[in-house]
Amino acid sequence: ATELREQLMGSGPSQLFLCYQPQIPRQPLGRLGAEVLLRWQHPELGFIPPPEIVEAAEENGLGERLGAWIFRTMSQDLARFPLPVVRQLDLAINLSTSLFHRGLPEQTRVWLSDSPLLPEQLVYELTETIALDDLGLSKQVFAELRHNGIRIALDDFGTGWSSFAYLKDLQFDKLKIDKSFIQKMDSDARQALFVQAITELCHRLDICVVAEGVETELELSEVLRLLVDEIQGYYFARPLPADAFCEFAERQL
Ligand code: G
Ligand code: G
Ligand code: MN
Ligand code: NA
Repeated sequence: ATELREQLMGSGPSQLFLCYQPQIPRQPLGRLGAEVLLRWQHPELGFIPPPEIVEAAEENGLGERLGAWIFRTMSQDLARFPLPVVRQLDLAINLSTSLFHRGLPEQTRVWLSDSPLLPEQLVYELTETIALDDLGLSKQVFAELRHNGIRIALDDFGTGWSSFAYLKDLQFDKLKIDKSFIQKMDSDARQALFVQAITELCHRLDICVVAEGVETELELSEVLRLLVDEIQGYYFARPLPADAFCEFAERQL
């Protein structure tokens, strides 16, 4: 926790950095997205899995600091990108539990004020456990964020309860179908039916569908056939350090 605090305060050499994994639009002229993913390369412990970093932050009251660090680091990364690249990007940030509260819309305004990113370029990814803890609160926070132009994605759909009630009660802009679903599609024909049904329902609700964990040509052709809107997975790119991601994005321009 002490080391994490030091890293977040920016004292000492930075072992903490961000990677960006492309989210490719199915439409050739669609906007390029990226999920922002935390990385910690520790000199003795090696690679620390991001859920452990997030948990350590949450348990030690460093959730807000981590959020601020993510926005600050993302802004510094974007400042090195050519402006046309920055303008064509949408960036998705994973929200941890402690960041989702009544003050989030105002907090986000503050974070964005120091960033080249417009609210319309920002997506928050939430898991259902975070979104559904307090439905009334979630509705209010969602409405305010969306009013400000920020989009909200339901992450990891297909892992937890994946109840349709979430889609009914809360207004999401995107739904991310979990990789466990995508990766079983070729061995289990029924999986494709689920992906198809979820995608059709989402489209009727005006929700954009992202397929996560697309690794093979076969998986890609399946999700394209099923009319998924965006594709994220090793087939196109792994999570990339900022400069490598910038080169990737420039090739897409
Ligand atoms: O890329 P990957 O192995 O890194 O991510 C593992 C898990 O860690 C994913 O579930 C992802 O949502 C989570 N994660 C990665 N970066 C962040 C982050 O910045 N904040 C939060 N809350 N979760 C993150
Ligand atoms: O937030 P979420 O749990 O959705 O985090 C995305 C996770 O999925 C990250 O850990 C990321 O590295 C991982 N991931 C992204 N694309 C692929 C893929 O094609 N295959 C596998 N196995 N993991 C992926
Ligand atoms: Mn995610
Ligand atoms: Na996910």
